[in-house]
Amino acid sequence: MARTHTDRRLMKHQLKARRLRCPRFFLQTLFSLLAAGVGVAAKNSAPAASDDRPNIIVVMADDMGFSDIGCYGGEIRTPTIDRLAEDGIRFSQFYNCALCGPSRASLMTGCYPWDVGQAPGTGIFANLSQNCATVMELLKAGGYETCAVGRLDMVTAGNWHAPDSIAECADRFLGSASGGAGNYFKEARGTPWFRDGKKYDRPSGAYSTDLISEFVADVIEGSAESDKPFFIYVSHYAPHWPLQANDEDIAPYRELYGKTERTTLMRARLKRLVEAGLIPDGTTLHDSALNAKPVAGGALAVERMAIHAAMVESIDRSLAATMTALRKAGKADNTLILVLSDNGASHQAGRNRAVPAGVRPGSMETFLCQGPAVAALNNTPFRNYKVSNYEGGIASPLIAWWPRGLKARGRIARHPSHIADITPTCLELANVTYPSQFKGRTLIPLAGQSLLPALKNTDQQEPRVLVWPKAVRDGDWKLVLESKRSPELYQLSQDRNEMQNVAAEFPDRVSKLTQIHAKRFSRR
Ligand SMILES: [Ca+2]
Repeated sequence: MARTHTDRRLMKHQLKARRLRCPRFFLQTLFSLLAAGVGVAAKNSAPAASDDRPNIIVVMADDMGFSDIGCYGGEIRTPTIDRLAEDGIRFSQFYNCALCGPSRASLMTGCYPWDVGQAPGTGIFANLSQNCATVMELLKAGGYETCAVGRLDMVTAGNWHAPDSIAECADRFLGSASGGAGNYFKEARGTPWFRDGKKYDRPSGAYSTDLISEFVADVIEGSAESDKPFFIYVSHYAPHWPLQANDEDIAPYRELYGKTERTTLMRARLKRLVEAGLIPDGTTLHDSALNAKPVAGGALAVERMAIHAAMVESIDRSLAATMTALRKAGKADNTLILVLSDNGASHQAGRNRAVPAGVRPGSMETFLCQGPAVAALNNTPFRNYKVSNYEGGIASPLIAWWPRGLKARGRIARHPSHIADITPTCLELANVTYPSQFKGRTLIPLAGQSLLPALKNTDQQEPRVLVWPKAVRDGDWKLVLESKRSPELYQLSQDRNEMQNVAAEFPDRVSKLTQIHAKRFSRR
């Protein structure tokens, strides 16, 4: 991607001319490319001249709730994501790892976070351990052009805080390498941005999400004349606190939320989720969510909801710019887009600050958090929030869109799936074999499974076991270990919202799940 269009045109021309002169040249080139693959081998003759492997764009929101976007029941305007869902697939039981660091570790490596350096109690901004490789490293070695934008956490198993190290796995990148959202309108202390290896001075007042959008569009435009497929990781800051957005984006929501009770909004979200078939009929809301308390400074309750909504809408606007760029570049047909969130909505309010007199809430001078009341709306219908291993912490939307590749579009995929599945999905689509050794590192096996059967509508898969630090799911059954007193057991097809603890009725099942958890979860 660092090469100019003219360079690429010249190289293509030279390659074509030499191929015409010597047909064997191309095979020799192919062999040398494969030999240079640093432990990554394409299964077939993948890097051929007509490389029709799909482009992949992973769009991840930070702290977005399960039902924030329109196609998952939300009243927030997300027309672009909704159109992708109509023409793509929605997953009703997709899970993340409940927290920024662990989810990013799992997304990038295809492994469980505690196996690659993200155990509970370790810093969520730590480097990955040296027993894994990231999807960006593997796809780059497999012939993809790679790009990462926004939060650059864990894009490499090297030091992801160092721009030089990121440059080894990302042909193009823009964003911060220190974790966290910082300030949406200016560089915050300790969160410098980098662009393609160099320090990047953010234009004063420019909104983070818009900077991300412009960069992604630029990268896609630059890919128009490349034969190589691309992988773009769009790692949004929004809607993670601090709650900050442009006032014109907040205004319509201020009006809506000013005249509608939060609990009315929650009931409307649940109704739409059930009608869409994303949540079982009969699901009811928790009293704990209906009665969740606003952050101290309750007068700002409406403003908090409105700013959060504006931030979610900014992600949709960003995706609209991406779609325009894809169509202009003629790349839309063979591009897989995945949209997800790294954890459930955040109740955290420890960093919340009072709004100074005369200052607009949501401006760069304010630092507000969502808090439990707003998070309960965002996570409708689930109980609990970010960090928790109840569904409110770990359930996320996942939308997949890929005109050329998806079968039976517009449907809902119901098989339980996990953020660790994204790396194996990308590798299978890229025809790249997960290696046992990579750049001198010995890799642990993948925990995730490719989602390709679900994308191709052939998901007759075995019951799935999924593990979290305080939960384990085996098929339809989930054991939750959040309580120190005793494990809780839920049958999710009947009780997705974890209302009826049936542990006392099924002691053998509790015992079996406890054993699976003890075997698979470790604080290494
Ligand atoms: Ca997060």
